[in-house]
Amino acid sequence: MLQPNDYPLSVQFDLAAGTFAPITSKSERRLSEMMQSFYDVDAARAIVEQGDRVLYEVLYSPFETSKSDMAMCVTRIFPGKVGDEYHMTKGHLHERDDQPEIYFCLQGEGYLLLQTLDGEFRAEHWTKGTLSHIPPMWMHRTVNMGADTLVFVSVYNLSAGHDYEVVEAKGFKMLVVEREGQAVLVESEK
Ligand code: M6P
Ligand code: ZN
Repeated sequence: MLQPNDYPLSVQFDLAAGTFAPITSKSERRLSEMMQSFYDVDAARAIVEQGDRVLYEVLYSPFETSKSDMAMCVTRIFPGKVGDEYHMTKGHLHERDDQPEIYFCLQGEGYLLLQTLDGEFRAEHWTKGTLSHIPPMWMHRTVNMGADTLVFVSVYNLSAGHDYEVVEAKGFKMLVVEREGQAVLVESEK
């Protein structure tokens, strides 16, 4: 028998605003929660001491049924830099090794950084309309290198899980920084 959450459900996007409704929950990620992520630790500390900064927000809608656990969210990365490194997500690896994810860029310009545990690295350049498939077992982080908010939709299973520690421990091979007014990928010294 169908349970109450087994019925179809739609949300409505406002593409110009980069939001949707109804939103089940919303969370914010502050720089103080990402002190291991940016290479310029002094720049990060100075911003946090002056009152911290919200780097991105995640608007969330679980499409859970009695037999499935798909979720959808919209991540909005605000423009800006910490030192010369562009605002980005904390980045994670799925805890389950059989879980992919779809990201779809609605607004803005950036990079999706991907890396395996063996050190294979990819940087997917994003503009409005880019859709990327994240295969299982690739760490993933998104960087906003534009002047506007970078907005993307993600679709994944809740049971995938988020492992942040592996990203903090290994880091990504490349950083996205501003050099002479241009966004460039440079090798990380971590
Ligand atoms: C996307 C999805 C979410 C993730 C969010 C922010 O919306 O991948 O699962 O939580 O980005 O990324 P992070 O969890 O790395 O901070
Ligand atoms: Zn993910």
